[in-house]
Amino acid sequence: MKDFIAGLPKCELHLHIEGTLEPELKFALAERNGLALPYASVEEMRDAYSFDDLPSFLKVYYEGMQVLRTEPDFYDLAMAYLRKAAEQNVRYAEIFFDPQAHTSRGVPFDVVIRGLRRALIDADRQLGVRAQLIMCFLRDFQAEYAMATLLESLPYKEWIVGIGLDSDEKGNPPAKFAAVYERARQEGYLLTMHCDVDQDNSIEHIRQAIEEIGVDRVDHGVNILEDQRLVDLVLARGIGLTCCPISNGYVTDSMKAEGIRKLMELGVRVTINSDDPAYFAGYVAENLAALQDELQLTREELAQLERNAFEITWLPRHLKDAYL
Ligand code: ES4
Ligand code: ZN
Repeated sequence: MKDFIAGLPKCELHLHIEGTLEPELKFALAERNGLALPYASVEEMRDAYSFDDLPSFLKVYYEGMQVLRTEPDFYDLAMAYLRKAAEQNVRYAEIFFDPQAHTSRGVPFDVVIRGLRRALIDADRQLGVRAQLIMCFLRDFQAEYAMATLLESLPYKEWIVGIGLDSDEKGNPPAKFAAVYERARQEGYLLTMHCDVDQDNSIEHIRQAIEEIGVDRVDHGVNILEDQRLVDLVLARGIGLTCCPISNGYVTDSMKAEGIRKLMELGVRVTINSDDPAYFAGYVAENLAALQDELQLTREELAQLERNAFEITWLPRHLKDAYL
């Protein structure tokens, strides 16, 4: 089964590029930028990756990305991920980036996006992996800052396929960003957002995302299972869910494998992704393997998960069909 998973053509739709920063590259970038790290070795750094919920993870995640300063840093980060993706037979990826996590500490938007964009072009040519960028706003910052970031992105619109919303969900409902999402839609961006697993108001947040904001996808979203009306809505609109089993195991009590099985049985377009693989110890192949271990999925079911993913990509129909 490991070989089958390895050989399966894959699609990754929920991947934070800053969450792919492996300790080895973190050390290399710190050195290049003349920065000191509070760890003596890669092992010591990995040992400090202890989290059991979303806030404790986010603290380590934002701390870690401070070594990213220059255009080549963002290029190297994305290229390292895309090499890993190519090794795992990922043919296509939609990659989240968090511009505000960088602009808020003085790194210009232009530096971030140029580095990422250059890597995407090189990976397409050199590795045969196609990818697009999704710009995420940090939901624990003010909506006005998200709007300013949206406006700052407009000169680069051709390089960004859509927008997302991530970071700490507690007290930061989708409705807070209604105006940002409305403007993004007018500008031609496609729309997704995180509705993280087992949040205080998961059901209400998912309802707002779908009914009030009108998102095209939901990131995570497993909690729709607690409300038949949401299941019906997702099925009726063909909305895809980007689930991340190993990540779920880190920020909640389990991988939510049974929930993912149930979603598959209901015919929801559920997909399997890696979220922050450098922190959650697993790229997309490891996520598929972990889920397979738990659910004894058949080859056909694993292939269906990847077909779901290619089907809900934000590619034009003819390019989608080439993968299906
Ligand atoms: C994230 Cl797991 C998760 N949840 C919310 N925001 C995030 N940003 C990066 N990983
Ligand atoms: Zn995520």
